[in-house]
Amino acid sequence: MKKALITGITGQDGAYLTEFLLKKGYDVHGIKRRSSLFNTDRIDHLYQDPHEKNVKLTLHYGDLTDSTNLIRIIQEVQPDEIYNLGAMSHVKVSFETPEYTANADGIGTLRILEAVRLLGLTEKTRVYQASTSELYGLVQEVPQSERTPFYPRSPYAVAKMYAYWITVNYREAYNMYACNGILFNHESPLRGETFVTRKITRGVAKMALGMSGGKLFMGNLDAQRDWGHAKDYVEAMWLILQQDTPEDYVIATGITTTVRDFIRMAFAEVGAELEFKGEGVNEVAVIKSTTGKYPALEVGQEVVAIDPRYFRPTEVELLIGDPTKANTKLGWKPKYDLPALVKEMVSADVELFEREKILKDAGYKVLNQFE
Ligand code: NDP
Ligand code: GDR
Repeated sequence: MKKALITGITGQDGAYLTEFLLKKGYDVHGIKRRSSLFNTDRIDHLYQDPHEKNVKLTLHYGDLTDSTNLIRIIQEVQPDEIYNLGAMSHVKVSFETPEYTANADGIGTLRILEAVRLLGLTEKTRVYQASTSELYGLVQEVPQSERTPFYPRSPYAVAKMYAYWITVNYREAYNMYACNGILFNHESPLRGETFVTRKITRGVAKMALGMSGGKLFMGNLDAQRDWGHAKDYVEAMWLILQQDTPEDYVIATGITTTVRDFIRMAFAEVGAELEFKGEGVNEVAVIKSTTGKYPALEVGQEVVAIDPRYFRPTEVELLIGDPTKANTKLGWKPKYDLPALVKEMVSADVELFEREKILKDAGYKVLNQFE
């Protein structure tokens, strides 16, 4: 039975990867941060009482900024595979916390690799590094492949660039099985609420149910992203660590879509057709027609406006990945396309807010996580 250690186990990808590895029979260990509130919502359904026999999921307190802690956990677990998914992963927030982001996302990766080396585990332990399409930043060529030059455009991307190269360096210097998965954006109903797709699907659900008289305030609607489903992408992470030789791979769908079109698709799921009017910061979207399924949505209603607060000091305008290497060498192909992803996300959020509405209507106070 193989042992895997996951940093970032409480995040979107950590949750899907844990489920995937448990199904494969792995003994899964995860590092979670101490927080003043419970932060394990995404993996609670997988939790096992540590007092029971044959426990397959074990959580350890830890942090990527604490090397002594990482060394102790890796020594204790002796993992066959480490998936380094832990990171301050929000691009916009990284402009506000650049030093912390460099520490956790950049040096954090070094701490993992160095712990494996110091503990004499270089032959046993394989390391997956969560690299990102943000490395491509300012467009050099499209579609972006393993050979496309990097031009990072945020403190997050610069930190991830260090992590990328230190992973390559440890592979070459110490003959470690250490790989980068250069993953393009991937989403799901478990996506963090402040990333653009989830912000949109939550907003759409709330408006459709009449739980928000407001509208969605958005940033750059022209940005184009290659969006896939997190479920497909965690499978690619695992495949990357099962090969004969350690290599880096782009994981993407090869199709790009604007934020504006994602919004259109999400509203279409609740029967509303949108019309975008105006330009720049004055652009708005109004409802042009509805199927009437959700009476709270009315023709003429303004549902999207721009708030420059959401613009980034430097933006990544266009991402479109070339997954040919992953298709051919790993045999990886995504099962979800964007329409299926949008459908799943919108219906999950409608369900979520329907439950909240029942509580609210019954007089219970519900936490408003929308704003
Ligand atoms: P999330 O933001 O959902 O999860 C990040 C995880 O990292 C959380 O478990 C978080 O813990 C943990 N974490 C944050 N800071 C630290 C720290 N200092 N020490 C230990 N753990 C920490 O991200 P995703 O699941 O979406 O992404 C997983 C990884 O993949 C990240 O590294 C991200 O940068 C990268 N990536 C993501 C892509 C995407 O589209 N989703 C695309 C390409 C790369 P807590 O729950 O306590 O906050
Ligand atoms: P990204 O994801 O920066 O690509 O990083 P995000 O969903 O935050 O933004 C995507 C694009 O949408 C534009 N945008 C907005 N973004 C947010 N969050 N909120 C808004 O209101 C809004 N309006 C427009 C952004 O400007 C951007 O162009 C994600 C993260 O998961 C990273 O960790 C990961 O490495 C990359 O994907 C690949």
